[in-house]
Amino acid sequence: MTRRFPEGFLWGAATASYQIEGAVAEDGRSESVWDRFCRIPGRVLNGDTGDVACDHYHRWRDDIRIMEDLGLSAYRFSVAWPRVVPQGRGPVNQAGLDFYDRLVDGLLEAGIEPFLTLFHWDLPQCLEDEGGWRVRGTAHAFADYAAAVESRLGDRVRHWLTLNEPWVVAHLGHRTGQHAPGLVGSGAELDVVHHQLLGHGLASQALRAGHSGHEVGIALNLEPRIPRSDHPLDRDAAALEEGLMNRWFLDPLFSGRYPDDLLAIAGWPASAVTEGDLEIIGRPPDSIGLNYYRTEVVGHPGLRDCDRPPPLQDPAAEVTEMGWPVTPEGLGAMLRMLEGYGARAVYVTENGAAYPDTIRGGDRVEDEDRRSYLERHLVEAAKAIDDGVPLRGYFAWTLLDNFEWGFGYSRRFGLVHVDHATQRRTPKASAYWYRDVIARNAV
Ligand code: IFM
Repeated sequence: MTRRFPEGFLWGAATASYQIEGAVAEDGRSESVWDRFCRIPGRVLNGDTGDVACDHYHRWRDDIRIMEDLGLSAYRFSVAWPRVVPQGRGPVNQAGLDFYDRLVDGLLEAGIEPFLTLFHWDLPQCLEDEGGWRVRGTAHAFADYAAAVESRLGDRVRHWLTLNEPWVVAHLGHRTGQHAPGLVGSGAELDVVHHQLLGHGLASQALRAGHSGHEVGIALNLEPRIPRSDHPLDRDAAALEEGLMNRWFLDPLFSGRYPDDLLAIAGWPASAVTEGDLEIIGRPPDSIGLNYYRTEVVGHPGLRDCDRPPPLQDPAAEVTEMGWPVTPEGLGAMLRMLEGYGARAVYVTENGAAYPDTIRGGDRVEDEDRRSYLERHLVEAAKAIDDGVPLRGYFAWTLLDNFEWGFGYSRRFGLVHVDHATQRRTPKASAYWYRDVIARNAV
């Protein structure tokens, strides 16, 4: 069955600065937390770094040409804070902004709408040295940085996303240590979330004070959590995890309060919140970016399998190379949840999968599993639109095979294959399929 998307629906691909740009020491860029993290032995697979990545800093014109060939109508990228404000706060480095200025002009000339994310994890290391997102000062520095970017690009960029996936920075960066800054069990996760959300609120104010007509949003990774069985302990465990992942962000953003039931369980002191913070955070965003990859099954850790009723779902039924379950219906569930919060405009700002692609020689890269993954998720997106979700666009993650954080270059999410030794770009079969979807505005 063919499902058509509404007229004007935006079709895009997303990327992030540290994952593709390279050129980490050019034109005044300072060290980011990821530059530092990559140099700690054992933290990133194979000792990979973002030093060169996809060399997009130098090859951006070619990359725009690829986007044009695919027929993209939108492109989501992030700005590297250490390029623009190398000392984290204070003087603005116009040479760093020049790069994004040229990129934005190039996109607009190609008829591609820029979606700009201000923070996709590459915090200036000098701010981390002062406490990073564990301290309030970083939220204020972020707002100043946002204002600097807006004052240079706000005449041409209309779509702004403040933060990308603040849950990841808090949880993987400050609890499990799998991401920069690599802190294990710091106990600071909820402070880190709060300061990022405060940064979002302050930066939103700064953006709205600039040129008129901006759509200001935030990109969240939201995921359903399914209980492993019908046992009440499994149900409670899943509800708690889902709450901490989804409601902990959406409640303050849409209604200016953290969820009372979760506050009690999390044991987070209300004193971490200064008067007025929640009003700043709780002015509802103009748009919400949903980064969706998977639904997880959660069981209560104290419950033995033999004490549980039969599983509700087989968690290992189909997984990507990341080991993530393929669960398209979860995308529909999260889109409907956002509608329930009263979101005015929603974008799927990331959705995609890593698979070991087959190179058939010449210019053929076969990735039927990725094509099928994308197709099944797009069907769910279309159904959600039919149900009234104000979904305005979809961004595949990602344009180019790139630096996949702790996995280095070993995981390929791209629509376009990148030979990391030569930087040769080759669109995969899924890219040609996506081009057809875009051309037909239907899946
Ligand atoms: O590569 C990341 C991206 O930076 C943020 N969202 C998830 C992607 C896949 O892991």
